[in-house]
Amino acid sequence: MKRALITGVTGQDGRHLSELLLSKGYEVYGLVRGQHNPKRAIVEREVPDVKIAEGDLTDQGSLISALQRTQPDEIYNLGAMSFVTLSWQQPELTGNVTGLGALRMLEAIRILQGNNRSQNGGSGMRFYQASSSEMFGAAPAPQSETTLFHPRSPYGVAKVFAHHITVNYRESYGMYATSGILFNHEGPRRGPEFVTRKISRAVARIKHGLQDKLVLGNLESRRDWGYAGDYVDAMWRMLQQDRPDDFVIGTGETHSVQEFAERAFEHVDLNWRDYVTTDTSLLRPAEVDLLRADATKAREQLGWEPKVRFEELVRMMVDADLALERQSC
Ligand code: NAP
Ligand code: F7E
Repeated sequence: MKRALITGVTGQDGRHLSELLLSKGYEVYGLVRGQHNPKRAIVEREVPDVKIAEGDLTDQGSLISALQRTQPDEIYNLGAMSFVTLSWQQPELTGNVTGLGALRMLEAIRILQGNNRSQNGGSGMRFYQASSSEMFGAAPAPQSETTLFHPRSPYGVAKVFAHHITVNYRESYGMYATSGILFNHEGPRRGPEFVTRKISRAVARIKHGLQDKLVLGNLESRRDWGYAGDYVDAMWRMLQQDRPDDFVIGTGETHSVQEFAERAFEHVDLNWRDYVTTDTSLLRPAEVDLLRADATKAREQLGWEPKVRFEELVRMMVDADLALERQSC
């Protein structure tokens, strides 16, 4: 039986990936930080077969101990301070967790395995780094594995460091270290601070009479939004390749924040214009205007394609929030 360790198991992707790996027969360990982490109970409820391993990406020793205890074949580094807006308010913490956290996990693997160039031997631990389309930032669309990075936030900069250090450990030590450059992916498990979930939750609350307006920032920015359930399958496929590599994952479609809001309100027979207002305090110091993936390499080499498209994603999120909010009525 294969063993996997997932950092960020309490997050959106961590829970989707846990379900996927358990369904494939893996023994799954999830790294959880903190003394009384309220998200731990969510993991225990939604994916009870995940075994919890204590640890924090800012604590090198805890990562070494977690690897020693769990002896994983595959490590998925999904842990991060992942909210772009907060990264301007807490840039140092973002660099520490999102950037240096990846380095610490790579170091933990290197220390435990030694410099035995295990990349192709099959016996070493395989490492997946959760890289992000935020690394592209202001780079022209469509963005692929060969597009130059131009990050626009402390979060994007931290992810660029994590990405390059992953490639560097692959090249320096022959480690099996792969980086998945994933474009935005969403779903009912998305945190409420992100715009898609903020919209779907507000639409559901407005429909149930629990809220009367929705305040947003930049309506013009465009994202390549896919479904998280599809994207964790791409992560797993990457670690089944003979050699480590980098892959862009996205749908190839791009839509504005306004379009997302339009579709979400339409789904419950409301007009977005009657409810949405904007507030300049929600604008970012530097924006990423346009993201659209060129995921040709993933399609050709991993056989990966997104199953859920934009319209279905919007409906799925609004329906899930309608059901959730109904319980509060
Ligand atoms: P998420 O829901 O925000 O989850 C982030 C996870 O990181 C949480 O489990 C969080 O744990 C954990 N974490 C935070 N600080 C930590 C620390 N010091 N030590 C250990 N764990 C820590 O993020 P997501 O949407 O699932 O994304 C997963 C990964 O993919 C992240 O690295 C994100 O940056 C990256 N990514 C996401 C997208 C996307 O569109 N979703 C796209 C590209 C890349 P707590 O619950 O304890 O806070
Ligand atoms: O913003 C605009 C905002 O916070 C999307 C993370 O998972 O994906 C995510 O980062 C867009 C931006 O996601 C509001 O200005 C307008 O242009 O949902 P978001 P993000 O910044 O794209 C990448 C790939 C990651 O790696 C990250 O970890 O929406 N926007 N009004 C708003 N955004 C928010 N959050 N709230 C608003 O009210």
